[in-house]
Amino acid sequence: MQKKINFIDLGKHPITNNFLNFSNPKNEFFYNLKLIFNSETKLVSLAKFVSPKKMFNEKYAHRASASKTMQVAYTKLAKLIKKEYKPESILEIGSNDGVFIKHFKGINNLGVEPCKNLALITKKMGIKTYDDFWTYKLSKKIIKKHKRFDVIYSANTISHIHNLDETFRAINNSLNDNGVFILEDPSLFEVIKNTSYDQFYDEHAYVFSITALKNITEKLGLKIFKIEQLETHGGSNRVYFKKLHNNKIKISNIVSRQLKNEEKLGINDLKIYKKFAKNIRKSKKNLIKIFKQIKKNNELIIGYGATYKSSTVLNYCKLTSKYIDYFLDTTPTKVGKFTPGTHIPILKYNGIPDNVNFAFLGAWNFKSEIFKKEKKFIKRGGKFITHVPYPKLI
Ligand code: DWN
Repeated sequence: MQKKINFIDLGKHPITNNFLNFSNPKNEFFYNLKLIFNSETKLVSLAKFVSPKKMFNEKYAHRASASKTMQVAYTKLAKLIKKEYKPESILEIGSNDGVFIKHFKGINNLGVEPCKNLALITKKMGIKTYDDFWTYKLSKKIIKKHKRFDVIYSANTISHIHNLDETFRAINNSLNDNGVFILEDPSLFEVIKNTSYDQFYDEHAYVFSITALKNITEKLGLKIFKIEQLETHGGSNRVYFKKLHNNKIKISNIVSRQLKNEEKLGINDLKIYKKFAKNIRKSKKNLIKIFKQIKKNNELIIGYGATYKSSTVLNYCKLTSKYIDYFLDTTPTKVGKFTPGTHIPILKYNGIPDNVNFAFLGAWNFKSEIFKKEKKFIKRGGKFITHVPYPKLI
């Protein structure tokens, strides 16, 4: 019997994309962020979803091409896909600002992107883009016009879509018989190991394990045949699927190995989620301690990268402008605004100012890229504050 078990309540949270024009907004929307474990499918999700139209609209701020790390990763992947699968057609679900799909000009390439401001960017690049939510109805409309696809790719998007049954059915329906569907999303295994609970927020309705993905997709006619474990976004899985009834599928050993690793960690069992909850509470206590200690000495603390993720940490730990003086970010659509819920000003990144000795790593997932860039800050004794894998100064 399907049983959904609540294992932690992270309190009230705002829409992470709601970067504010004022530090004292009226009627800011908050919802209750609770996490649940489904004992049948082993899926971990938010207990209650936020309306997609509230999150994904023409004001969407995140640009997938904002980090060098991701630009390089997508260029490399596009090359690999061309070499391995030689696709004549490719569809990307959640094409954002085109950082991936732009590599497939010259073949039948198509984007689906519900945020109209982002869809406009790819349309201007000459890429046919449907500015709509991915549904079965849309998939039918697309295949009628463009036929089925050799490759369907979706990074950091499927975990954002609430109705997974419909999503995977629509994908299966849009794939050629020998086609490949590639999904990339943060890994639950890594999230539990690193107590990176900030991977849960309004947009991230799910954080997937391979176990849950297998349980859900096989019923819908898709079979996992390969997995790549990536460092991107703090530890992600790139999961390759083919149609279940495709008798040419060769399944890589890594699939059963990863399923075993997840079983060993206890991903099938409520016990691990109770431990995860305990670690989250401990992380909060210790992170606040670090902030309080630094602020005792009247030091400035800035935030580095006003990520959507960091919204979970800031709101859960109540790290307002009392603790973080301002954020620095390279994304023009965030600059001049205030962080949702905690109302911390976001300033344009122009290097870390000399009077700053402490920077909270909102973009901890790009630690290597940031440390390379901030050699001067590190050399003069500047310290980064992080909560992953546990609260500490680096
Ligand atoms: O899934 C999602 C991921 C992929 O992107 C979405 N739901 C929303 C968004 O989440 P995020 O904001 O947590 O993603 P990032 O990519 O970790 O955001 C990085 C932020 O940090 C950007 O605003 C850019 C900024 N940044 C910076 O200011 N200096 C990043 C780097 C590397 C830098 O050097």
